[in-house]
Amino acid sequence: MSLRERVAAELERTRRRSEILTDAVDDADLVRQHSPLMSPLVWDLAHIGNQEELWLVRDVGGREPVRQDIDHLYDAFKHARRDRPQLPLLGPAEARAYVSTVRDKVLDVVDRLPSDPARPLLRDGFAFGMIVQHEQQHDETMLATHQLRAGSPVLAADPPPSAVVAVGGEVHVPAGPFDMGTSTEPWALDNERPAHRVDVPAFWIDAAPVTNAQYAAFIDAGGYDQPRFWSAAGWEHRVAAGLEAPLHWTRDGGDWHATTFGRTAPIVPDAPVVHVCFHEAAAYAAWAGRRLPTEAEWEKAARFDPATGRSRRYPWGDDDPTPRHANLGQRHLRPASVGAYPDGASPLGVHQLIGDVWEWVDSGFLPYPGFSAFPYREYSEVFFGGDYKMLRGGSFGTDRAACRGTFRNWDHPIRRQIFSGFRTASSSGPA
Ligand code: AVJ
Ligand code: FE
Repeated sequence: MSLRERVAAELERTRRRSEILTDAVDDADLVRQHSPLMSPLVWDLAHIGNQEELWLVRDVGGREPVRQDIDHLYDAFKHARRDRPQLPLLGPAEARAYVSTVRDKVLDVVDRLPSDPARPLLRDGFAFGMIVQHEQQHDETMLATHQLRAGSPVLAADPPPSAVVAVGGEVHVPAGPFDMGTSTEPWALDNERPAHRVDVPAFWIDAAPVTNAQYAAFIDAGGYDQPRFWSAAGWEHRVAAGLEAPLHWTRDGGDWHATTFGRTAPIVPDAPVVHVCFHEAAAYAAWAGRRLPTEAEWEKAARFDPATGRSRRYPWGDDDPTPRHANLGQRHLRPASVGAYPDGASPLGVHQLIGDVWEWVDSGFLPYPGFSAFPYREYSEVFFGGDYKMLRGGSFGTDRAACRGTFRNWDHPIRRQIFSGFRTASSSGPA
């Protein structure tokens, strides 16, 4: 496939996903705010179109603006999510017409696939890859909005695959340097660059994410009642927000249930826990006598190949993800049981690093040495040093275009409407 064909196919595949998420609900539901943490779905839709217009129609294509008058409405820095429903937004029909007008112009730009060696934005189709990833990121955000939505279920998907191997315990990662980040991945975003060597002391990491059953044992042991497992900020939030269990969990007699896209069912004991905030993840780890991995530890566990000393694109190698490797792309609407993806394991035997749940790691959002903002400061740079913790690996809601061994995500440590879980680590190994 030529680059031009690939770009067109990725744009098309991505738009189908946006359509599923926005056509699944009626117009009243599209304009409604389902949570103050989230935008109305119709805002995400037009924002997707507006970013595409800014970068691909105007900048790359050099064409006349389609709707310059609405830029300010869809600038994420001008209006907080909670205020967006009050804005004079495009309605559902207008938003759909807008994104399709923009897309027609973009496909015309793709046909001429501009390439100018003097413009890094055009190298390997980067600008197009960036906009594909942007739309996919908002598709995951829209999926999180669906999860917060009340009412009868509107999304359906096949259940994830079952466990086919037993996975448990922890894996030893030997001390030594590895290459973190990338300078060669064509569509990697600015914060993943450049590749740089990081020396990581030996550590142990869970072979799989922490499961619902493991997390329920922490709850049953009184983990939410004992400040000694929580950081000061974590305990303060635990009390103020009244946290007692992951978001969307309810107790029915002695048994935990979780509500997933409008359907309530018993928790799956051997599937990764999802919808916990950083503070809950850190408290679980402290209760278990462990800690969360750092971002460098997570990436070394995911990418380092001890046989060659090089860092892979993904745990399983350099090939793009397929359904055999990882639970990505909204094919299944929940995490798969631990042991469901033996073909996705890393050389050291760490499983399900990619897909299933975003994994909280104990690192703030900082630039790599040699970072330079590209192509705009508001993607990463303005967030550096803020009150954020990193998340790695992607979830069942993340598309393969927006997920790599090097991909970096971040959020506030109190957030848990995202598809977030974790695994633990330690410096001393099994007790
Ligand atoms: C990288 C997921 C934190 O959704 O806020 C979307 C991605 N940036 N539009 C976010 C993003 C601009 C970003 N995260
Ligand atoms: Fe955005």
